[in-house]
Amino acid sequence: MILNTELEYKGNLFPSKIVSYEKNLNVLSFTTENGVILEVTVRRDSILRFRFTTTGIFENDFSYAITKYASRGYNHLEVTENDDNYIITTTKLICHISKLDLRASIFDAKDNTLICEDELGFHWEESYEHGGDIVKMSKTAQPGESYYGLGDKPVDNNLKGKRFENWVTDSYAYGRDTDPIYKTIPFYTGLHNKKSYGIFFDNTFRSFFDFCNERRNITSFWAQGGEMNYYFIYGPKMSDVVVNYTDLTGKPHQLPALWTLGYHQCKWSYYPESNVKEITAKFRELQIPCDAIYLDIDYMEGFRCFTWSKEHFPDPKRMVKELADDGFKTIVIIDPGIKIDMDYSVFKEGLEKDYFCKRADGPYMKGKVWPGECYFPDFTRPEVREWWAGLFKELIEDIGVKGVWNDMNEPAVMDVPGKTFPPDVRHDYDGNPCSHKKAHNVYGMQMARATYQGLKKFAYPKRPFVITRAAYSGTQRYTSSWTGDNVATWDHLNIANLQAQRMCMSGFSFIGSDIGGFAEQPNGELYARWIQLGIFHPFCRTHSSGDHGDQEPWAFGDTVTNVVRKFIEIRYQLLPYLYTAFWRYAEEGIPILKSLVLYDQEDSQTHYRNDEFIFGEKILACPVTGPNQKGRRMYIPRGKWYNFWTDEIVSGGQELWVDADLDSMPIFVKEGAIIPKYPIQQYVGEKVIDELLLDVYYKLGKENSLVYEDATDGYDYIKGRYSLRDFKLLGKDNELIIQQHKSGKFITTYKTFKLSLHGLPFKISKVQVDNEEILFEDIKLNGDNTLVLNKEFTELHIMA
Ligand code: MIG
Repeated sequence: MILNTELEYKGNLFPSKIVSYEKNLNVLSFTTENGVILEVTVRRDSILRFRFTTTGIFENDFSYAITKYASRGYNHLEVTENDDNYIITTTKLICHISKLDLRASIFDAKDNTLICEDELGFHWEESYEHGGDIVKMSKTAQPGESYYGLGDKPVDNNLKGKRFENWVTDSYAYGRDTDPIYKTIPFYTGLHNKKSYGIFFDNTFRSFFDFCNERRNITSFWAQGGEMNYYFIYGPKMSDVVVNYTDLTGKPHQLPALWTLGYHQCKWSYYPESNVKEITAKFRELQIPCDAIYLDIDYMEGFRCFTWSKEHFPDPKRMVKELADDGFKTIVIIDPGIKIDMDYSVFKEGLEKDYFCKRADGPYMKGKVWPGECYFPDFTRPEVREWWAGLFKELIEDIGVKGVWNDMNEPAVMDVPGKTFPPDVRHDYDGNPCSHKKAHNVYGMQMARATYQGLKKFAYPKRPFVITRAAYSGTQRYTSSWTGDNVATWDHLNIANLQAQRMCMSGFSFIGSDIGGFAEQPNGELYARWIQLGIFHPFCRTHSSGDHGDQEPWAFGDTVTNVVRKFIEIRYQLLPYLYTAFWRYAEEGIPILKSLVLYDQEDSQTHYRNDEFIFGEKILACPVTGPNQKGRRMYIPRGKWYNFWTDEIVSGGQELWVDADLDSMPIFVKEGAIIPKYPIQQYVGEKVIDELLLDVYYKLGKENSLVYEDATDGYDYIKGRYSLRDFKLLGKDNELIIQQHKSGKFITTYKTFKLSLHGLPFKISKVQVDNEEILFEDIKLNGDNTLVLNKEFTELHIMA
């Protein structure tokens, strides 16, 4: 026991009064009498960065999360002072910094609403045991404030009243409220008085967030080391907060190939080759669309990464090609642990080049994973990432594998209490040497990044596809992700729904769950209901552990098979719609799924909703989340919506009962929407698209819809070879007008649109295209309100 009073002294320390202030362009520094420096950087009119040091000197400013492509610049910046405060004013914000103690209060510049206010503000505790500070921040919660975000937390959308920890953790069979799990995304949004802001705490140490849990009106966050370093992002629209957070931490570096948005089938494990072939053949036989087939750890030779089991996969190149000829892309798993084996070239090379992580005192970081005892590459070192990327040459370029699945990259280690590296392990951290305490949360991200670099290089001129389990903020730039080892229960269907929505509002839209559950076995009903949810998730894959029985679409009898087929077919029909949503995400950072609060924050009914979400811009979906249901109650957001199945129009702003037997689910389309559809294909590219179906939902008034298309793979779209159609719909009592504005140089294979008109309140007597009247035979107008016309039109009038 330490009895020395100085060392025994632990407790909160606070900044004292400001003694000097300096302005260097957009960087404002405030120094206190007790040597604390606050640096406020005005990144944009709506984004302020706060950074504190207690030592009088800042560490090297380095972040894995912030992208170099982030927008910068502001329209206005002015700093004034009064007796009590320094006052920073931009066009969007007014920020007071208290001269007494550095506490900040931030107001909306338009109407002076208080948006976010420090309670204790920045304070810290000396960490005598580990060195450095435990850095803390507390803020006052505003009346009626709600909180959202934080990545993959398996809890209800609204985080109010809860406390969370961020420490990337392998969490087999986690449950509701398990915390922490696989991802660390220290970003949340607050919402009160109809205004929303966000906080991104860019600190990779183990961190904590408390949303009015410890104290009813206080929200706080802290980390076990590093700097108090956070970004304040103002909306007031929550969707703008998310867009700006995503701009800061990055959008996907390119669009995914269209096939990656198809259906994927996975299992731990499909082997040997004959088993893989049986599975893929069955998909084609039963005509259930599928684009990707996965090989889990058993494809390797003794779990050695970058090898193939000679016994089970004697000729991988031939197999991969045969699968490709049948429309299947092969995706293989790659883990971080490299088996200690002097006869294994990857191990030998890593050892010779000194690429493996070491303990503080010199020995290698040795840990047991699937291959037995392993060493682990230090992916936080640029040379190691480059080496790792190079290892994919044979797999991708030569064998023809189309995607790589990174697992166990928390990093997970077996048979040790912490389930990961001990804290003393050393990392390069891109030239900022540190211990595992700082590097842990980014280890998986940097592995996925290195994998991505390999795929980007060797898949060229095709686009890379990576999927990762562990992630830190910014990982969305490189890879897709899944929610890890869930369980085949109804509650987990709910959790999958929440996690996908939460990831989308945390800047990471390319996300899905193991459909049906990884652990244990679903019954047919649960599997069918989960597929219904899964087709609305950006990443759509069935995966399960082999110990728990079969989990293919046909494993539960014909009734379920037919339901599953029907919904996967809907996914394939909606591919151009989903691809457009993805393009908006990659281009502008707009999340692909929108929780109702993100969609309509002004309607307070949305603040506690969990089940309903908007898929893309125009489709409202809500899974059925329990057994034996013939339908469910759900909240319809404000506006008018068409029932997807019946075209019945409902008015939102209320809860409704919606019928949904096992072969159905609640799906609605926003009035005025134009939804593009492709024909059903067994895999992307099976058919040449010779007509684009446009489902047009009549509205009295205006609505815009976009359709983005390109070559579905490759990089030509970056050079302008894309096709973007901007449709403006205007409905009147006796007329429907659709204007089309087309941009981009890509020429789609189809020449015509087939318009299917929903809810048209009049009988058509005249159709005009670009000011010329058209004969009904020419547009094949028929009784069910479909008409076919040349895709080049700019203005269409459909008249009573
Ligand atoms: O220790 O590779 O989450 O998807 O099938 C288990 C085997 C390792 C965990 C992954 C799961 C995968 C499994 N892996």
